[in-house]
Amino acid sequence: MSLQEKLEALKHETLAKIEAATDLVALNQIRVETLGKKGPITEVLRGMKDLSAEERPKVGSFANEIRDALAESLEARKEVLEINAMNEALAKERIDVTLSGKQMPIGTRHVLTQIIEEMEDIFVGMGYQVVEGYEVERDHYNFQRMNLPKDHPARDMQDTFYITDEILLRTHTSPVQARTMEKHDFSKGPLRMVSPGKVFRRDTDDATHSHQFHQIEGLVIDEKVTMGDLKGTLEVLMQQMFGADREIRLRPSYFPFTEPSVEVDVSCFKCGGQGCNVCKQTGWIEILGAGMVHPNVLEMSGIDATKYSGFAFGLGPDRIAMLRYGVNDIRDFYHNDIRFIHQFKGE
Ligand code: FA5
Repeated sequence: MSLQEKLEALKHETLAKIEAATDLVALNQIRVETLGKKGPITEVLRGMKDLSAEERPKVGSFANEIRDALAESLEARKEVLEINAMNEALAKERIDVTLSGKQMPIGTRHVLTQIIEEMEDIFVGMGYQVVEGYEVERDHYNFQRMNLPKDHPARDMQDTFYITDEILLRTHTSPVQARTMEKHDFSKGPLRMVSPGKVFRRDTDDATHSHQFHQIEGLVIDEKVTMGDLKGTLEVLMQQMFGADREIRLRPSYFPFTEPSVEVDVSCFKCGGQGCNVCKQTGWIEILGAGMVHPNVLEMSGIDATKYSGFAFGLGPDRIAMLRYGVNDIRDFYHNDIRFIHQFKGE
C-alpha cells in the first residue's frame, strides 16, 4: 500500500470514528490520536525526508489536505456535540416556573413606633425638635427638678423601680424637660421640644396599665406663652391624629410641675360626642395631662420665671394606639405575638 493509499484509508477510518463519537471526551481522544504529535499524520510528515524530491511535495500537500479535512470535521462534530450537551443540560435543569414561590416575610415597624413617629412628624412640622432622654434617670431629674422634693406625697402616684436610692427607672418623660431647659440658650430662640420614650412604674398590669409603657413629653418655653397656645397646639395634634372635626376640652387637674394643671379630653372620634362604648357614653376621651410650667421648675433650671413662661404636656401613645385601633388590652403591645404585630402594616 502506497503512502497516499495509507493516508486515504486513515482519513476514511477517522471520519467514521468522528461521526460515531457521542461525547466531547471521545472526540478529543480521536483528535489527539490522529492529529497529535505521535499520530500517523505527523509520522508521515516526519518520514518525508526519506522520499524522493519528486514525491515529497505531492505527499506533503496530500498529508496537509487530509490533516485539514480531519481538523475541519473534528471541529464541526465538536460544535454538534456541544449543542447536544447544552440541550441535554437545559432539559435536565429545567425550572418549573409554575411552582409556587417562597414567600419572604416582610417585617413591619411596631404599631407603637408608628404612632410615636406619626406624632413626632406632626410636632416637627410645627417647629419642634425631637429630644431623647434617659430611661435610667436620677431621682434629681425625675422628681426633684419636677418640683417633687423627697417625701412629697405626690411621689406616691408614680412609684418605680429603684437601682439605688438616687438612681431609678424614670416614671415619666418629664425629666427631659429639666435636662433640656438647663441647656437651652434663649438668645437663639424659644424652646420647643418633644421627647418620646419608655417609662416605668410600679403599676399592677391590667388591660389599661402596664409597668412599662411609653410617653411623649412636650415643652414650649418663650416669652408670653399662654394656656391659649397650649390649647391650640393640642387641638392641632388631636385633629391630625383623630380627624379634622375633633374638639378638645380642658379640666382642672394637679401635677406638681405645672400650675395651673389640666387633664385634656378629646371629643370621641367614634361617635362624634353622642356617647358610645369607646368614650364610655360620655362623648369625651381623656387623653393627656398638661399645664403651664410651674415657676419653681423654670427657676430650678436657671430660667427667669418673670420673663419666660411655657406649657408642657405628657401623653401616652400606648393608650392612643389602643383607642385608634380598638385594642382592648395594653399588654398585647408587649407580648410580641407576631399575629398581633402583623395586623399593623403601616403605610
Ligand atoms: C404624667 O406622667 C405627667 N408627667 C404628664 C405631664 C407632663 C403633665 C407635662 C403635665 C405636664 P400621668 O401620670 O397622668 O402624667 O401619665 C400621662 C399618661 O401616661 C396618661 O395619660 C396615660 O396615657 C399614660 N399612663 C400612665 N400610667 C400608665 C400605665 N401604667 N400604663 C399605660 N399608660 C399609662
